[in-house]
Amino acid sequence: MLKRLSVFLATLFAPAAALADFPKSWELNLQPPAGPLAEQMVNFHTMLLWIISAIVVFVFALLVWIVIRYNHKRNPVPSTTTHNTLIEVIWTVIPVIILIVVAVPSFKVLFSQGRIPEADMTLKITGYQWYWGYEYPDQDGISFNAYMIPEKDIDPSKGQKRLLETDNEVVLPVGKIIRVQMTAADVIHAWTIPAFGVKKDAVPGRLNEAWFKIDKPGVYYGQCSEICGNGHSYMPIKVRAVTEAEFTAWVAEAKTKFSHNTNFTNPVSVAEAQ
Ligand SMILES: [Cu+2]
Repeated sequence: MLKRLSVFLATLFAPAAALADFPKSWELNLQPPAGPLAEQMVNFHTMLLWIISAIVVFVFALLVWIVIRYNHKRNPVPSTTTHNTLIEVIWTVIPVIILIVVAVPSFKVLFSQGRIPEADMTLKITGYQWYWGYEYPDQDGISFNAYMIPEKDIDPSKGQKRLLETDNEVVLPVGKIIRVQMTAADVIHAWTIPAFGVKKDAVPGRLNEAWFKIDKPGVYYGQCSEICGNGHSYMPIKVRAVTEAEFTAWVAEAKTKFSHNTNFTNPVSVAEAQ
Protein backbone atom coordinates (compact mmCIF):
# COMPACT_ATOMS: atom_id res chain seq x y z
CA MET A 1 0.00 0.00 0.00
CA LEU A 2 2.73 2.38 1.08
CA LYS A 3 4.75 1.42 -1.96
CA ARG A 4 1.77 2.09 -4.21
CA LEU A 5 1.22 5.45 -2.60
CA SER A 6 4.85 6.43 -3.03
CA VAL A 7 4.72 5.41 -6.71
CA PHE A 8 1.56 7.47 -7.13
CA LEU A 9 3.15 10.48 -5.42
CA ALA A 10 6.31 10.04 -7.46
CA THR A 11 4.36 10.18 -10.71
CA LEU A 12 2.32 13.11 -9.41
CA PHE A 13 5.38 15.18 -8.60
CA ALA A 14 7.64 13.74 -11.28
CA PRO A 15 10.01 16.33 -12.70
CA ALA A 16 8.97 17.80 -16.03
CA ALA A 17 11.88 15.95 -17.62
CA ALA A 18 9.94 12.67 -17.38
CA LEU A 19 10.69 10.64 -20.46
CA ALA A 20 7.21 10.07 -21.79
CA ASP A 21 4.31 12.45 -21.80
CA PHE A 22 1.04 10.64 -22.03
CA PRO A 23 -2.26 10.69 -20.12
CA LYS A 24 -1.91 9.01 -16.73
CA SER A 25 -4.54 7.70 -14.31
CA TRP A 26 -5.79 10.20 -11.75
CA GLU A 27 -4.14 13.03 -13.60
CA LEU A 28 -5.69 16.38 -12.78
CA ASN A 29 -3.64 18.98 -14.55
CA LEU A 30 -2.21 19.48 -18.02
CA GLN A 31 0.73 17.37 -19.16
CA PRO A 32 4.10 18.94 -18.28
CA PRO A 33 5.14 21.27 -21.10
CA ALA A 34 8.02 20.15 -23.32
CA GLY A 35 8.51 23.42 -25.17
CA PRO A 36 7.98 27.20 -25.01
CA LEU A 37 4.44 27.23 -26.50
CA ALA A 38 3.10 24.63 -24.08
CA GLU A 39 4.86 26.41 -21.23
CA GLN A 40 3.05 29.65 -22.08
CA MET A 41 -0.26 27.78 -22.22
CA VAL A 42 0.29 26.05 -18.89
CA ASN A 43 1.21 29.38 -17.25
CA PHE A 44 -1.92 30.98 -18.68
CA HIS A 45 -4.03 28.06 -17.50
CA THR A 46 -2.54 28.31 -14.00
CA MET A 47 -3.31 32.04 -13.90
CA LEU A 48 -6.92 31.40 -14.99
CA LEU A 49 -7.23 28.71 -12.34
CA TRP A 50 -6.26 31.18 -9.60
CA ILE A 51 -8.68 33.81 -10.93
CA ILE A 52 -11.67 31.48 -11.25
CA SER A 53 -10.94 29.90 -7.86
CA ALA A 54 -10.92 33.36 -6.23
CA ILE A 55 -14.24 34.20 -7.95
CA VAL A 56 -15.82 30.92 -6.84
CA VAL A 57 -14.68 31.44 -3.22
CA PHE A 58 -15.91 35.05 -3.24
CA VAL A 59 -19.35 34.26 -4.70
CA PHE A 60 -19.78 31.27 -2.40
CA ALA A 61 -18.87 33.38 0.65
CA LEU A 62 -21.40 36.05 -0.44
CA LEU A 63 -24.11 33.40 -0.76
CA VAL A 64 -23.34 31.93 2.68
CA TRP A 65 -23.32 35.38 4.23
CA ILE A 66 -26.71 36.27 2.67
CA VAL A 67 -28.28 32.97 3.73
CA ILE A 68 -27.12 33.43 7.32
CA ARG A 69 -27.53 37.17 7.78
CA TYR A 70 -30.65 37.88 5.70
CA ASN A 71 -32.83 34.86 6.27
CA HIS A 72 -36.48 35.33 7.28
CA LYS A 73 -35.80 34.82 11.00
CA ARG A 74 -32.90 37.23 11.37
CA ASN A 75 -34.19 39.82 8.91
CA PRO A 76 -38.02 39.79 9.03
CA VAL A 77 -38.43 43.18 7.31
CA PRO A 78 -36.53 43.12 4.02
CA SER A 79 -34.96 46.26 2.60
CA THR A 80 -36.84 47.80 -0.35
CA THR A 81 -33.71 49.29 -1.95
CA THR A 82 -33.62 48.60 -5.70
CA HIS A 83 -30.69 50.75 -6.90
CA ASN A 84 -27.27 51.64 -5.63
CA THR A 85 -25.13 53.48 -8.14
CA LEU A 86 -21.80 52.79 -6.41
CA ILE A 87 -22.37 49.03 -6.21
CA GLU A 88 -23.59 48.90 -9.82
CA VAL A 89 -20.44 50.71 -11.00
CA ILE A 90 -18.28 48.32 -8.96
CA TRP A 91 -19.89 45.15 -10.29
CA THR A 92 -19.51 46.42 -13.84
CA VAL A 93 -15.97 47.76 -13.61
CA ILE A 94 -14.36 44.87 -11.70
CA PRO A 95 -15.44 42.15 -14.18
CA VAL A 96 -14.24 44.38 -17.04
CA ILE A 97 -10.84 44.70 -15.37
CA ILE A 98 -10.71 40.91 -14.84
CA LEU A 99 -11.53 40.35 -18.53
CA ILE A 100 -8.77 42.74 -19.61
CA VAL A 101 -6.27 41.01 -17.29
CA VAL A 102 -7.26 37.67 -18.86
CA ALA A 103 -7.29 38.99 -22.44
CA VAL A 104 -3.68 40.25 -22.52
CA PRO A 105 -1.87 36.91 -21.90
CA SER A 106 -4.58 35.11 -23.89
CA PHE A 107 -3.79 37.11 -27.04
CA LYS A 108 -0.06 36.68 -26.37
CA VAL A 109 -0.43 32.89 -26.45
CA LEU A 110 -2.66 33.09 -29.51
CA PHE A 111 -0.18 35.25 -31.44
CA SER A 112 2.87 33.17 -30.53
CA GLN A 113 1.00 30.11 -31.82
CA GLY A 114 -0.15 31.78 -35.01
CA ARG A 115 3.04 33.61 -35.98
CA ILE A 116 5.36 30.95 -37.39
CA PRO A 117 8.99 31.87 -36.67
CA GLU A 118 11.82 31.19 -39.13
CA ALA A 119 11.73 27.39 -39.12
CA ASP A 120 14.72 25.03 -38.99
CA MET A 121 12.76 22.21 -40.60
CA THR A 122 9.32 21.26 -41.82
CA LEU A 123 7.19 18.21 -41.14
CA LYS A 124 4.23 17.59 -43.40
CA ILE A 125 1.35 15.65 -41.91
CA THR A 126 -1.58 14.09 -43.74
CA GLY A 127 -4.58 12.66 -41.92
CA TYR A 128 -6.22 9.54 -43.33
CA GLN A 129 -9.08 7.34 -42.15
CA TRP A 130 -7.48 6.09 -39.84
CA TYR A 131 -3.76 6.68 -39.73
CA TRP A 132 -1.26 9.48 -40.23
CA GLY A 133 1.10 10.09 -43.13
CA TYR A 134 4.36 11.99 -42.55
CA GLU A 135 6.79 13.67 -44.93
CA TYR A 136 10.14 15.30 -44.24
CA PRO A 137 10.66 17.73 -47.15
CA ASP A 138 14.02 18.95 -45.73
CA GLN A 139 15.35 15.40 -45.41
CA ASP A 140 14.90 14.41 -49.07
CA GLY A 141 11.21 13.89 -48.61
CA ILE A 142 11.38 10.83 -46.38
CA SER A 143 7.81 9.68 -46.12
CA PHE A 144 6.00 6.98 -44.18
CA ASN A 145 2.68 6.18 -42.58
CA ALA A 146 2.05 5.54 -38.90
CA TYR A 147 -0.58 3.01 -37.88
CA MET A 148 -1.65 2.21 -34.35
CA ILE A 149 -0.24 -1.00 -32.88
CA PRO A 150 -3.33 -3.09 -32.04
CA GLU A 151 -3.98 -3.83 -28.40
CA LYS A 152 -3.21 -7.56 -28.74
CA ASP A 153 0.34 -6.74 -29.92
CA ILE A 154 1.10 -4.20 -27.19
CA ASP A 155 4.01 -5.18 -24.93
CA PRO A 156 3.71 -3.27 -21.63
CA SER A 157 7.13 -4.56 -20.53
CA LYS A 158 8.63 -2.38 -23.27
CA GLY A 159 6.69 0.59 -21.93
CA GLN A 160 4.23 0.42 -24.82
CA LYS A 161 0.96 2.19 -24.24
CA ARG A 162 -2.46 0.92 -25.23
CA LEU A 163 -4.10 2.97 -28.03
CA LEU A 164 -1.07 5.28 -28.21
CA GLU A 165 1.67 3.21 -29.81
CA THR A 166 2.36 3.44 -33.56
CA ASP A 167 4.32 1.14 -35.85
CA ASN A 168 6.46 3.99 -37.21
CA GLU A 169 7.30 6.90 -34.94
CA VAL A 170 7.86 10.51 -35.88
CA VAL A 171 11.44 11.41 -34.96
CA LEU A 172 12.27 15.08 -34.44
CA PRO A 173 15.32 16.97 -33.14
CA VAL A 174 15.18 18.93 -29.88
CA GLY A 175 15.99 22.64 -29.75
CA LYS A 176 14.87 23.29 -33.34
CA ILE A 177 11.95 25.34 -34.55
CA ILE A 178 9.75 22.82 -36.32
CA ARG A 179 7.09 23.96 -38.73
CA VAL A 180 4.27 21.49 -39.22
CA GLN A 181 1.95 21.61 -42.20
CA MET A 182 -1.24 19.63 -41.99
CA THR A 183 -3.78 18.45 -44.48
CA ALA A 184 -6.09 15.48 -44.85
CA ALA A 185 -6.95 13.14 -47.67
CA ASP A 186 -10.53 12.21 -46.76
CA VAL A 187 -12.24 13.92 -43.82
CA ILE A 188 -11.14 16.44 -41.22
CA HIS A 189 -8.68 15.16 -38.62
CA ALA A 190 -6.63 17.10 -36.07
CA TRP A 191 -3.01 16.59 -35.13
CA THR A 192 -1.91 17.31 -31.60
CA ILE A 193 0.81 16.73 -29.06
CA PRO A 194 -0.41 18.31 -25.82
CA ALA A 195 3.12 18.54 -24.37
CA PHE A 196 4.23 20.68 -27.37
CA GLY A 197 1.22 23.00 -27.15
CA VAL A 198 0.13 22.24 -30.70
CA LYS A 199 -3.27 21.18 -31.99
CA LYS A 200 -4.50 21.94 -35.46
CA ASP A 201 -7.16 20.66 -37.80
CA ALA A 202 -6.00 18.71 -40.85
CA VAL A 203 -8.55 19.70 -43.49
CA PRO A 204 -8.85 18.13 -46.98
CA GLY A 205 -7.83 20.64 -49.66
CA ARG A 206 -6.25 23.03 -47.19
CA LEU A 207 -2.76 23.41 -45.78
CA ASN A 208 -2.75 24.44 -42.13
CA GLU A 209 0.41 25.51 -40.41
CA ALA A 210 1.67 25.41 -36.86
CA TRP A 211 5.04 25.31 -35.12
CA PHE A 212 6.68 24.11 -31.96
CA LYS A 213 10.06 23.64 -30.35
CA ILE A 214 10.86 20.64 -28.17
CA ASP A 215 13.12 21.34 -25.21
CA LYS A 216 13.51 17.87 -23.75
CA PRO A 217 14.35 14.59 -25.46
CA GLY A 218 11.73 11.94 -24.85
CA VAL A 219 8.64 10.26 -26.20
CA TYR A 220 5.47 12.25 -26.59
CA TYR A 221 1.99 11.08 -27.43
CA GLY A 222 -1.13 12.62 -28.91
CA GLN A 223 -4.37 11.46 -30.51
CA CYS A 224 -6.49 12.57 -33.43
CA SER A 225 -8.59 15.38 -32.03
CA GLU A 226 -11.33 15.85 -34.60
CA ILE A 227 -13.96 13.15 -34.70
CA CYS A 228 -13.29 11.54 -38.07
CA GLY A 229 -15.24 8.29 -38.17
CA ASN A 230 -15.32 4.98 -36.36
CA GLY A 231 -11.52 4.62 -36.30
CA HIS A 232 -11.07 8.05 -34.72
CA SER A 233 -9.69 6.65 -31.47
CA TYR A 234 -7.27 4.39 -33.29
CA MET A 235 -4.98 6.88 -35.00
CA PRO A 236 -2.56 7.97 -32.25
CA ILE A 237 0.46 10.20 -32.71
CA LYS A 238 3.86 9.22 -31.33
CA VAL A 239 6.84 11.55 -31.49
CA ARG A 240 10.35 10.70 -30.36
CA ALA A 241 12.42 13.80 -29.66
CA VAL A 242 16.15 13.21 -29.96
CA THR A 243 19.39 15.20 -30.04
CA GLU A 244 20.57 16.62 -33.34
CA ALA A 245 23.25 13.94 -33.78
CA GLU A 246 20.73 11.19 -33.15
CA PHE A 247 18.34 12.83 -35.58
CA THR A 248 20.99 12.91 -38.33
CA ALA A 249 21.66 9.21 -37.72
CA TRP A 250 17.93 8.46 -37.85
CA VAL A 251 17.59 10.37 -41.15
CA ALA A 252 20.35 8.25 -42.71
CA GLU A 253 18.68 5.09 -41.49
CA ALA A 254 15.18 6.25 -42.48
CA LYS A 255 16.37 6.86 -46.06
CA THR A 256 17.19 3.19 -46.38
CA LYS A 257 13.93 2.14 -44.76
CA PHE A 258 11.33 4.54 -46.16
CA SER A 259 10.63 5.97 -49.56
CA HIS A 260 12.21 9.33 -50.28
CA ASN A 261 13.00 11.51 -53.25
CA THR A 262 16.16 13.56 -53.63
CA ASN A 263 14.37 15.95 -56.03
CA PHE A 264 11.80 16.77 -53.40
CA THR A 265 11.22 20.51 -53.27
CA ASN A 266 10.51 22.13 -49.99
CA PRO A 267 7.00 23.61 -50.00
CA VAL A 268 6.86 27.33 -49.26
CA SER A 269 5.13 28.32 -46.08
CA VAL A 270 1.50 29.36 -46.33
CA ALA A 271 2.43 32.84 -45.13
CA GLU A 272 5.19 33.19 -47.78
CA ALA A 273 2.87 32.04 -50.54
CA GLN A 274 0.25 34.68 -49.82
CU1 LIG B 1 -8.79 11.45 -37.38
